[in-house]
Amino acid sequence: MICYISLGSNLSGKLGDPLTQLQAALGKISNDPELKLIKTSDFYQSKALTLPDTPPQNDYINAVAMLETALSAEQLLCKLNAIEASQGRERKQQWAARTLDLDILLYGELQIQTETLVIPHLQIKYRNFVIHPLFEIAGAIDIPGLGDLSVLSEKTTWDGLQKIVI
Ligand code: ROI
Repeated sequence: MICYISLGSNLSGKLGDPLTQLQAALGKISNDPELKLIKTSDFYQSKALTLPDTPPQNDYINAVAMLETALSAEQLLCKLNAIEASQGRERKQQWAARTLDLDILLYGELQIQTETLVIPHLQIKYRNFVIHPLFEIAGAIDIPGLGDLSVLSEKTTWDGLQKIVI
């Protein structure tokens, strides 16, 4: 199955700064015999999206990757959670700063809703730091329930978002 995942970090961890965290996670993905890393987007710096009346957070580094895997969505989630854990991710609050966040955005064209997984990821349409990197590597795909990604991308601002040059 072709899948898209998002990567995000706004805290330094034992491996280094947010960019290093994302690069390390991509390294683990590309070395995993059960995952084939097909494409990665550029890295983007983005202002933290936070809940109202919560303290400001550091900017995030975000990216999106395209994978191919024979794993189920649940198995893929387990693997991504293990990579997060290996890089010191602590799950405190849902909207807290984090060393590494890996989410499944799309799993083929399937729509999945279980207790642990909602695919396509519900927040895609509200998050320019997901839409623009996803459009960069996926182009005009149809997102089940959300429609044509190129339309979504045209409607979405770049506020607080910029590609970073490495
Ligand atoms: N804000 C940005 N800019 N990027 C993220 O990856 C991100 N992840 C989160 C919350 C806290 C919602 N804010 C974010 O989980």
